Amino acid sequence: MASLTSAPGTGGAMLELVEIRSGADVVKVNLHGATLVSWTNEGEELIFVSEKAVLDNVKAIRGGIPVVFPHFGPWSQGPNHGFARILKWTCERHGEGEQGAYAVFTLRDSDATRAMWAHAFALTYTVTVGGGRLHTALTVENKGEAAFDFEALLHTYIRVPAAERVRVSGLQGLPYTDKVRNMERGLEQRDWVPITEFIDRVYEGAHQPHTITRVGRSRDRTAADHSATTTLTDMVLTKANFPDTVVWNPWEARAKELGDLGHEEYKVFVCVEAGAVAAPVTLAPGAAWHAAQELAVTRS
Ligand code: TA6
Repeated sequence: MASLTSAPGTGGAMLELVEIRSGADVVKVNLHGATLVSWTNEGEELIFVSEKAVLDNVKAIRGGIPVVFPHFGPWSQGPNHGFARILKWTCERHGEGEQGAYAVFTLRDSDATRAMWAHAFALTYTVTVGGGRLHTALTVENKGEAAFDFEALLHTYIRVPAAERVRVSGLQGLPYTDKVRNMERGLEQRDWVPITEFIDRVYEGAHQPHTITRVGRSRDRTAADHSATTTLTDMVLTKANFPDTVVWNPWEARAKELGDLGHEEYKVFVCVEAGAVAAPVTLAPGAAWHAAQELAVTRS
C-alpha cells in the first residue's frame, strides 16, 4: 500500500513524500525529482542520502535515486544531469500488484522545461517494491512533432557499511570512459571492480547483472542487537534497456568539494548507475522508450 506524507525540509520547505509498503520492504519517494530517498528491508536502510543533503525542493537531493533526464553530466542548456531530478513530479496512482506495492509518478514538459529544451515529452516512473526487490521503470514519450535525442540514467546511491570493502561485478571486458583520467578510454580487465579510490567511469554495453557485495549492515550488528533476523549480504542490479553503467565514488578529496556531502560520507555509499548515456537515444514523434532496473538483496 502507499500513502502521501509530508515532512519538514531545509529552510522551512515542506517535503511531499509517497511511502510504499510491502511486507518487510518500505520505500519513500520525494515528489521533488521523484527521488527515491529510502528503501528499508527488514528495517535495514539500503539507500544513501547525505546528512548534509539540501532538502529545499529546489536543489537536487544528494543521494537516493535521482532521475537523470534529458541529459547526463554538464549541459549547455540547463543544470548538470538535466532538469527531471529538480522538478516536482505528480503521483498519478498507487496500488498492489503481483510483484508488490507500487506507485506511478509522472512529469510533463512545461514552460520551465521548454525554456531549456524545446520538446514536448511525458515521463512515467513506476516504483515497485516487495520481497527484497526494488523495481524502478522509466518511460519517455515524445509528445511533439519532431524527433528528439535524450539521455537517461537512474543515479542510485547504495548505502554500504564500508565502500572500501565493496566490489562490483559484471564489468569485465567492457569499454569505459574514465572521467577521473581526462576521459581516457579503457577496457575493464577485472571481474570484480573494487571501490578503493576516486572512481568515475561510464561502462558501455553493460548488459550483465551487477553484484554489489557487502551492502548489509546486519553482519556488523553487535551481538546484543538481534533485530536483524538474517544477515543481508549482497545486492544484485539487473537492467532492461539501460545499456550503460556508471560507477562513481568521489573518495576523500572530491568529497570535500561537495558542500552537500559530509567529508567522511564517501566511505558509506557506492553509486552504481543504470543509464543510456554513452550515446543519445533518438525518439521519433509519438514514440515511447522504456527502460528499467531492479535492485534485489540477498540474505543468508
Ligand atoms: O554519475 C557520476 C557523476 O556524473 C559524477 O561525475 C558526479 O558529477 C556525480 O555524477 C554527481 O553529480 P551531481 O550533479 O549530483 O553533483
